[in-house]
Amino acid sequence: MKQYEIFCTVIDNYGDAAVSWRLARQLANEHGLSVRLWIDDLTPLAALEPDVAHNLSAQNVAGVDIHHWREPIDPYPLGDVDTVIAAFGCRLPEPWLNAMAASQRPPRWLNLEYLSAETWVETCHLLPSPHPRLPLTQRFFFPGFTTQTGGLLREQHLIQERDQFQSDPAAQAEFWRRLGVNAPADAIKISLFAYAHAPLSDILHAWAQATQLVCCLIPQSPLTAIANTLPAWLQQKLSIHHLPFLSQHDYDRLLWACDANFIRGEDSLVRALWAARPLVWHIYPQEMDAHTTKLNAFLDRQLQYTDTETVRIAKTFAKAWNAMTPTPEQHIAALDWLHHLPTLSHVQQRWSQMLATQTDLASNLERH
Ligand code: TRH
Repeated sequence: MKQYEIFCTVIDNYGDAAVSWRLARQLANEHGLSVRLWIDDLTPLAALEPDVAHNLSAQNVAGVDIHHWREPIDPYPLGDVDTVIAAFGCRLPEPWLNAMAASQRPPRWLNLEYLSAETWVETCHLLPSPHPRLPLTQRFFFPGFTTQTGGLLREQHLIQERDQFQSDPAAQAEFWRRLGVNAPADAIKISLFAYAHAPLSDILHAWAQATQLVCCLIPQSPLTAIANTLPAWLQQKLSIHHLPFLSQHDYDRLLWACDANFIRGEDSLVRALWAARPLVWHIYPQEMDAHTTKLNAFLDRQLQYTDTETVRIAKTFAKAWNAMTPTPEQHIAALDWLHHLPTLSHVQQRWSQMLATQTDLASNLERH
């Protein structure tokens, strides 16, 4: 059995742990690999996967050997290691690098990069980068939206499970019951997950003026505290439901059950894509405004086969949600977007369908 080692340092939030864990699980369960995940903070992983204990130095969950990565790391015999993956450019432990360099057959070394829809990703995918000192070469592995990139994480049976869930009202009713949500039947259900600078209050005030009833589902996040400060009349008018931080398994079902999803970062963006419902992305802010270019590249891809008016509405609202436009415009954008949901739903369905025909990231990674 081939041995894979995945190294992950948690910078902040959930994204680093979420992507590394998803990839590890998929490689172990769908590709028959022996996978060790080295992660320096188990707390976010335990929140995403309740079977993970946050205080164990080693444990096996869902077929993955999870190790709490604390330096100095025990040296492992590298003889059987086929591939070493450094998630998001994390620095591998020095003894590992030395052992890899000394090995008769050094393992393949991949640097799993952040997701971006920008076109340069295609030219950089799989580019080699020699180590400055050791006789080792790492390759950049870029996730992405086209077949010239490493693709997107997607479990083998995900689409089938989603279709089953979305066409099964009883399963959805049971899910809502389990979460303690009793949403009015005619309400538009919107899940909201974003960073603290999202203009939540402004957008909710706008939706309160809509003719349709909006029901907001807010899993534990910085939005929770903001929503708690909203006036009581608004909370009732909109039917706001606070949820705990869900397991990844349940979070997928939340996205599948809602009519639209607001997501952030990387991994929840991909999960919302697979939900095939309209999505609004709150991008992780970067220095020098690099995230604006990244957001625009994503919007261009998301809306590439769409009519001009829908493009205008979707882009304007995405920028409003990312706090890139003044408040009065945000109000109009929020209402326009809400009224345009049926069209946006078709747009997202078509794109998700198209993306699901491409090879998934774990399979691409195994193949190269
Ligand atoms: O948590 P994030 O903001 O992570 C970010 C991004 O990955 C960003 O690119 C990176 O640079 C930064 O971390 C360090 O957003 P992301 O990537 O969507 O990860 C959230 C994960 O949490 C995702 O797997 C979905 C999951 N989730 C749940 O399982 N339950 C929940 O209730 C919620 C709200 C999310």
